[in-house]
Amino acid sequence: MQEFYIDCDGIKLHSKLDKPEGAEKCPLCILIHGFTGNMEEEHLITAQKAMNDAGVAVLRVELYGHGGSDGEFGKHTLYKWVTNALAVVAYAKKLDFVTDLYLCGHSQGGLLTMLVGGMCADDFKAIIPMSPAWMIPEYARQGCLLGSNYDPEHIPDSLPVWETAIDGDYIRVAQTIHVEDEIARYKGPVLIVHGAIDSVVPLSYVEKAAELYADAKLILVPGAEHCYGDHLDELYTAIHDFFQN
Ligand code: FER
Repeated sequence: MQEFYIDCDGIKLHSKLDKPEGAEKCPLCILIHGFTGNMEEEHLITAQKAMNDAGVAVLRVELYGHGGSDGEFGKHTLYKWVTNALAVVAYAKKLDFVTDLYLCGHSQGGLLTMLVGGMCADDFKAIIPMSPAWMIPEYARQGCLLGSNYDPEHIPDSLPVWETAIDGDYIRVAQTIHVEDEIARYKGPVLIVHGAIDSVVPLSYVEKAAELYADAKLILVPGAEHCYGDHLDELYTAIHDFFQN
């Protein structure tokens, strides 16, 4: 494992690169956590191991306001995350050992995967949105994020969510994002993995995403919640098999 920082316009992004044993040249997958998450969460480590065991190097990166990266949590927005992700893609494209590039992210990182998949469609062999929270922009327009209600036409300075708070700018940015446009732009293979009893991201959204993508496969993990809990083995198998085939 190599640990380092990737620069994004002066913001340091904490990163870890894990390569499969003995590989000289191999594919690389960029792997991104969710809202309030970090790169050491069990479901992320499970995804990383599944990829490494299938011969794929993994670049885990913590984005603005999360983990060991720069930025305050409350000041993160999806635009900042998109800008960070573009810097990470540019970094990954310059690595000599990389044959093919993939992008994978969990929840808000899955939403990011869908956005950046559309923006950089030529760069990815496939994208893997895990439990993708692509309802966030719609919810932001409706005035309800993570159970906190507000007037969507008069955005508050700050909104309490999950024992923390986000600035109004998070909402302002989210309201402008239209994920369908980026779904339409990405024509390559998509693997969506989702917990069948996820209470954070409704099943209807992942079913709709699987329908809208030109070439998507949806794997539902029976009995699994948003972070897969006791079902990490099935998460491992879904990802491992996708890369093995
Ligand atoms: C929301 C639903 C889900 C939301 C964020 C998420 C900020 C993200 C969840 C995750 O990344 O795990 O309403 O609002």
